[in-house]
Amino acid sequence: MDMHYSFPEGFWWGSASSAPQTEGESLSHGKTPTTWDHWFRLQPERFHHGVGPAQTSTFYQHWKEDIALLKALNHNTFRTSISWARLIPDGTGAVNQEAVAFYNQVIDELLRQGITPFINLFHFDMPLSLQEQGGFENRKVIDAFEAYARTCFELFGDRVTHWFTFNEPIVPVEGGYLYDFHYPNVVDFRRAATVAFHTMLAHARAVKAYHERNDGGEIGIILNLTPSYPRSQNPADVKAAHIADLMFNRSFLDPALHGSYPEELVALLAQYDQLPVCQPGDKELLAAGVVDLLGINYYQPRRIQCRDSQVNPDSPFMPEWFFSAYEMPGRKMNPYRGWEIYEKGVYDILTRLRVEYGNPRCYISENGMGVENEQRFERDGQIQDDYRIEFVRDHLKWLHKGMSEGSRCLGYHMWTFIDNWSWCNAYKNRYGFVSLDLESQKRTIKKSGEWYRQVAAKNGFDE
Ligand code: BGP
Repeated sequence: MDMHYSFPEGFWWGSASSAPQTEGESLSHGKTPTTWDHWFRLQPERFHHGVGPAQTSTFYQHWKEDIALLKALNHNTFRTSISWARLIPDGTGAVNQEAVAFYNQVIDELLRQGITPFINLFHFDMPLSLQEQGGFENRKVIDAFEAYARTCFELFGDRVTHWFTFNEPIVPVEGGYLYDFHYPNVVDFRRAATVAFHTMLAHARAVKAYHERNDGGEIGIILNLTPSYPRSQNPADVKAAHIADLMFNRSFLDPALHGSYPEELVALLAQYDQLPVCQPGDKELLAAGVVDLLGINYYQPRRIQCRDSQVNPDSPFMPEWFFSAYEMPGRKMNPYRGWEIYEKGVYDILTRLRVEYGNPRCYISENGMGVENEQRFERDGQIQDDYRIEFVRDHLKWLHKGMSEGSRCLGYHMWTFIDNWSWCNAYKNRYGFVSLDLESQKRTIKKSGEWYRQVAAKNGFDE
């Protein structure tokens, strides 16, 4: 049967990107190193084909052309981030006027093209000067972040009405302090918990500062939510999935939407002596961090089973003390990234938010599929990425169902609009609606980009 999926008037069609993954010029035009520039200097072999953060998709030069491409894709909204180390090279203090001019141009051009800019303040890119003082382990960095946020609101808040404090704040915690895929490559749960807690305090300071200004816009956070599915209904599996959910979703979702941590999570960490140090006033501050808008990045579910071995009590305390990963037979995979594709996850997230979190205003802020060696799909100069069309369409169908049941989902942003630099994977997997020739920097719209252009124009699709 033919089905028509239509979306409400004003639905946000767009895509997301970030400063560190697109701008390039990472050590020039006044920008100082972030943890990425530093880590690349120390260990270039950790980056796919030795491609580092200086070689990203040259947005610093090609912003105008890239915004024209966003327009060609019929975007009405677009998210990117400001680079803290570019705007305030020492992390605190003096503002780099060239950066101000750059971001002003980008914002003004987006607006001129009828594209609402969504601006995020932090996308994994800690200025090295602040990391050297302990990064988010040091409470002083909370003050620095607040000052940086205030500077951004002051400079750009007359035109930017959609702000986000952090993108996937759990990722630098896991990557940098538990699983060794971000600098500073530490394995220490208590330090991880401290970074997580201080990040949310910094978030709350920025939310509070923004609300006090009464600029008429809104501020949110972007979380990567991974629905946690137990292998079976056996109580041990259910409990394991429940703890994984507490650690990986509710650890940020509850403070962002309720302004407090789940008691169960606090009790669990207290039991193992892993709680960060709290100061008077923290509780009230956290409560002030409730967001106006939640961005949801959804890539993959988290499938969980109970552990079937005892924990080595001498091993470092880890989330995996309580559960193991489960590989569901028959699961659909994106083999290049090693992530399961489970479209219904988007619906499960929206439903949970509606039922358990009071149905907050939200949108899908990232969803996408990274594919290796995409050139093999090129015909007549264009990449025929039918798999990406299918991926987006199938997620949109579940999103649509969530909305039809009452979820307040306001839009869908793809990761990402142009192939960009994916951290340690560099250019291994391509995610864009637009392909990037790394040699010539030539940009070409893929078949999926043509498709998305139509969907946005029609505000829906038929099937
Ligand atoms: C998200 C990040 C993005 C982006 C994306 C794809 O976690 O917010 O920055 O990179 O994932 O993942 P990856 O680049 O690791 O393949």
